[in-house]
Amino acid sequence: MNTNKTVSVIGLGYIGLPTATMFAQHGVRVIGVDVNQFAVETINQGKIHIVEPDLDTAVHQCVSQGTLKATLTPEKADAFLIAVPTPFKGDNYEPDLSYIEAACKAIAPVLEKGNLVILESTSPVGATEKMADWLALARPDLSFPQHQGENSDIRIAHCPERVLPGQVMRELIENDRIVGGMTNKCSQQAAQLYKIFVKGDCIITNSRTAEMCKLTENSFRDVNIAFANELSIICDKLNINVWELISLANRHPRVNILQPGCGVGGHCIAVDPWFIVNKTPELAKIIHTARLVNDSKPEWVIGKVNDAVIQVLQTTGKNIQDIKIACLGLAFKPDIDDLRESPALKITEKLADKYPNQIYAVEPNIEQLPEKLAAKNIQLIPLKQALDSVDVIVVLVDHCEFKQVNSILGKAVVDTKGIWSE
Ligand code: SAJ
Repeated sequence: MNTNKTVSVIGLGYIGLPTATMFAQHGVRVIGVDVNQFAVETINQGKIHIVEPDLDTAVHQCVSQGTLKATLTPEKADAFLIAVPTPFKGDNYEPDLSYIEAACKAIAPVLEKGNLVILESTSPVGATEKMADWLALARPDLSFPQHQGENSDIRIAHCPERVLPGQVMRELIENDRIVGGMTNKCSQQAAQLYKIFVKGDCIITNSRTAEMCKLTENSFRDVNIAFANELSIICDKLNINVWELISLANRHPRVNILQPGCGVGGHCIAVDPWFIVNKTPELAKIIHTARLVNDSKPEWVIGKVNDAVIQVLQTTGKNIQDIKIACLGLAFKPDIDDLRESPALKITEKLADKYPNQIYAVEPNIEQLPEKLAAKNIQLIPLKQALDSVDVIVVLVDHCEFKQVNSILGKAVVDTKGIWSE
């Protein structure tokens, strides 16, 4: 029998809100907590403040039925899930755990014997142990050693989220979960909680392995993409079509190379490997190099745009300031509207610094340019206008609209996604 009648989710963002909604859809009473008043008010109106397919109807249904509510202040619950950001501290790559610490302080006054506290945020190794200490320190009713071991009065586990933005509602149900308890009892209780809606396996380990597992998954992808990006630069030099090359190599039953692009963006793959590098700098050599390779790809792309501009100058006799450049795609990956940590956005901004008033952006998934791009006189234009009127086309993201284009004759093209390659 499941004892989790009430679940509280701390942090109602891209992971917390869908997870809260999942529990609410499966008969659990859910209290969502967030420091953002706008988010709380929006959710309580049955609406959402983020973009994720199928989430809006699910939230609307749960709020209307009274199974999900949002609040600024934590309340008592049987289980608490912490899904807050873990960004970097300042400009170095040290993880900032202050949001986790703040969440611990916020829930400590309402914690009761038998409660379960799960950290879902992607975290460096050791963060769950730190969380246990922060919870203990913040609980006035508890002397320090009582929070540890099988006799602890609350259970603590790390269960990292691993869903793909854009497919969260499906992956939350289908994906296997790694459940890393501080003790075996903690793991068992946490696995039982997820089994309320997870159809995948809930696999039990310890908290440090669970932390490292999440970082390993994203580092694996980062290293693989870095390999593809390095290949793309080598192939460009050797006059080989890298997309054909990768598709041929992937015909081997034990080869699976990912795709090159204009760089790696988002808040996960470009961030999480640094948590390993920061912890063991002298040991994490491949992981570190992959980060540097992927982070340097935008500069290489800008170099290719400069080459294309020179080519247009030579073939048309135009003045450099008359050359128009269209950047296709600003999002951090295809068919989403999320521009955060996007290499495409950074490339577009840098090109606008070098070619003022000459940069046009095409991004079918947004209606308005972010303030800082508009301030650089970049114009958001429809795809057709770009194809008709500019001299250089730079494909930065493989949005489905761009893949449907069948004629780019007469344009200089820098295609970082190989969508128009033969
Ligand atoms: N990218 C490439 N080439 C590829 C695939 C991706 O250049 O072949 C680029 C994308 O364009 C994007 C970046 O990598 O800029 C990251 O995109 P992604 O689709 O690989 O991953 P995210 O960041 O949206 O989500 C990842 C997922 N992790 C893995 O697939 C191992 C997701 O399951 C995690 O839950 C998520 O990180 C997270 O929250 O950590």
